[in-house]
Amino acid sequence: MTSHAVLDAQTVDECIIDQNWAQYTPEDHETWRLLFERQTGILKNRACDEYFAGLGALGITGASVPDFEKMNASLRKCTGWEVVAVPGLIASRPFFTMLANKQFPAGNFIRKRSELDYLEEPDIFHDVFGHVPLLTNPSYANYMQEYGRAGAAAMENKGVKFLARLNWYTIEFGLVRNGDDVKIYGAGIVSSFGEAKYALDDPSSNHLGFNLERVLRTGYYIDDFQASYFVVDSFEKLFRECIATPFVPLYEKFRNLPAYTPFEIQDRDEVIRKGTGAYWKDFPRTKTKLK
Ligand code: HBI
Ligand code: FE
Repeated sequence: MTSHAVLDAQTVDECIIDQNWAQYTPEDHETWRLLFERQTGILKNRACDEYFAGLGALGITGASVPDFEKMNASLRKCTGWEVVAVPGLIASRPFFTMLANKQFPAGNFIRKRSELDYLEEPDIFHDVFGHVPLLTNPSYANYMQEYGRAGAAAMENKGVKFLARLNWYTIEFGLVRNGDDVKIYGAGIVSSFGEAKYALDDPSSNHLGFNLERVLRTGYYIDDFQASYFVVDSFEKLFRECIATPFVPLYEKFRNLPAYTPFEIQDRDEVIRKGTGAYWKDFPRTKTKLK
């Protein structure tokens, strides 16, 4: 599998490329359509209202791979954010800088038809279908920008590991309340056929009330569904808590403490749903180490 990552590039300008929308073949557009139709079908009644509002506001459809130039005209009007094309994963420094500058780095390649269900690296479907619609929501967009700003300080204080956990349990695999319901917002679930069903329908996983310090201490495995998901009350509350928290002292506090695994419920957890654990009873399923 050829990797698209450009982890050596250290400045934003070295990472940004032209999307080159003309490059996409009819096969690429058909892959996008397949993924879009399948995902929107499974996300009905499962993804949060704010997600669908964003999809509509940006005019993202299954007709073709979105053209960033056209999409950005709408996105800028909503929250001042723009999507910029990158070849794939980029180094943490330019990644955080871009988020702090309201620029979302999206891979411009699309997965092969043989990788429809899972691929190592975030492609344009994961990034644009998964992450971008919520950038139309002012509170979520503010949270993403605050996350980017926290990144620069994290790099100076060996805190990237902790921010990666916050990223994992919110931006990638977060759940949010919509009235009395718990709905999906994390891009990793939104863009995954299997996990969009598993996260809510399968009784195995724990649904725990979001708590910033708990999440900073909770490790994760990158190669399987989550054993625990964290539920935020609202994006506004998530943003307020994030902006009010001095992260650096927490890095010092937690650095020498053992990470929680995603399998156990801790005493002070707000348990919204206690999972049965059936999915991972023959643990360890994972082939990677706890992050
Ligand atoms: N690069 N393109 C891209 N997308 C990401 O989500 C991303 C990245 N580089 C680094 C990174 N995420 C993580 O290090 C942070 O989320 C912690
Ligand atoms: Fe992602």
